[in-house]
Amino acid sequence: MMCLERSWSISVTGPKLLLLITIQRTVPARLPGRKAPYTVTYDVTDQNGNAAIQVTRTVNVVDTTKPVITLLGDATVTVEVGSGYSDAGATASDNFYGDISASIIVVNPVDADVVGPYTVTYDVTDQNGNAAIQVTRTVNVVDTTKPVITLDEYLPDPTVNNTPTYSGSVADASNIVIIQFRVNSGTWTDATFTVSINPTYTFTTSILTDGLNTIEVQAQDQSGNWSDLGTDSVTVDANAPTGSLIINSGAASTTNANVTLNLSAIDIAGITGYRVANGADASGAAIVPVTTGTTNLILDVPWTLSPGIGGRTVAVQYCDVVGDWSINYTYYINLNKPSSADGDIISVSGITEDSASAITVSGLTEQSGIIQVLAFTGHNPFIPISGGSAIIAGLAILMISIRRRRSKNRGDDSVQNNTIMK
Ligand SMILES: [Ca+2]
Ligand SMILES: [Ca+2]
Ligand SMILES: [Ca+2]
Ligand SMILES: [Ca+2]
Repeated sequence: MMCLERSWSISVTGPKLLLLITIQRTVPARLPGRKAPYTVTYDVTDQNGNAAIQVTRTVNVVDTTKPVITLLGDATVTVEVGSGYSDAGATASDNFYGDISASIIVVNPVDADVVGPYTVTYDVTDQNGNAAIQVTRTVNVVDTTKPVITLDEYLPDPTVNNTPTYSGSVADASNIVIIQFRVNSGTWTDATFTVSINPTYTFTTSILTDGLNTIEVQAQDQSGNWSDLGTDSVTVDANAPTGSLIINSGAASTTNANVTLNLSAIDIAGITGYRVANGADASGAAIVPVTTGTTNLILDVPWTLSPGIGGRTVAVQYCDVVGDWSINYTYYINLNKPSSADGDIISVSGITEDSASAITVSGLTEQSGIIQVLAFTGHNPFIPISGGSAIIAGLAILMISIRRRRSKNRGDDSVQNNTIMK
């Protein structure tokens, strides 16, 4: 119990007596002001019973001293947005009531999820109504962390879609204010999104060229921090391959059904295979794979023409990386009857002219597939030769021509000429 003790002395003077009366009064100071003012009274009576006129003193016990607030921690604090904020508080001391920290009124408007400066105030008043001088703390919620942007990979890759629509998201503790994309390091273009923290976004590219395209995105938060780039590469292939087919380097005919196909095709995204068939349509043939990604295919491959003789058409189609097939490219070649002796059309050991101008063809060997052998004397018609020899009575014979007729078509004839000059 704290008490405030005061002593007062008064002097009383009388004719016969001098009395010094001391009156001590204890004035409680615990609750200054509540019981104040206090009145101290002074009374005295002389020995003859004469009481003095009472004297009084008014004592006002007051408290006019303000409490003092002391800030704990720094007066200015910086915190990263999204990381939370815990105020360090303050203490308060009063001249009479001592530690009145529990009475401090703290106004803390800090939203650690929103960038900005904030002021935290601390106030306290003692029980006698003395308000402390307000103490404040400045809290700066800042964003120094760059956003993290994610670009979802476009699938399928490769694709026939040359205007792909992309989507993605951005992670950041504060508002994202810019999201942009670009194609192949071109101009940055805004994506579609709502300003917010952790937004999603979408965009559709301009028309992409066939081939490999690189898509990049970036985002900026409200504090000006740019993200690193998000990237996706996508191969666009909106066009079928183009190509050609040649047989035996462009030969019009052949006597060998085993030929060489000279394949050629281009595709900006890459050729993955081809298919070949005898006839005008290769669509039913099995695919023959080639090295994936070949953009300029030049390839010679063996092929066997349809059996028999006559005109032959071969078709080829090329396939690209997205499975697009080209049109049929065809080539027409005459397949002539191959001889049994590596291309010798016929064997004739001798052609002689006798004294009567008759021609003897001897040693004629008819070979497999030969339909007809004819001799030409310069006069129509051709004279059939059979049995390996013929005596042709002629006049002025200039030439004998032995034809091997492969088929019923005259165009399929092969000719061996033997000329005799007279
Ligand atoms: Ca006080
Ligand atoms: Ca940020
Ligand atoms: Ca990709
Ligand atoms: Ca293509």
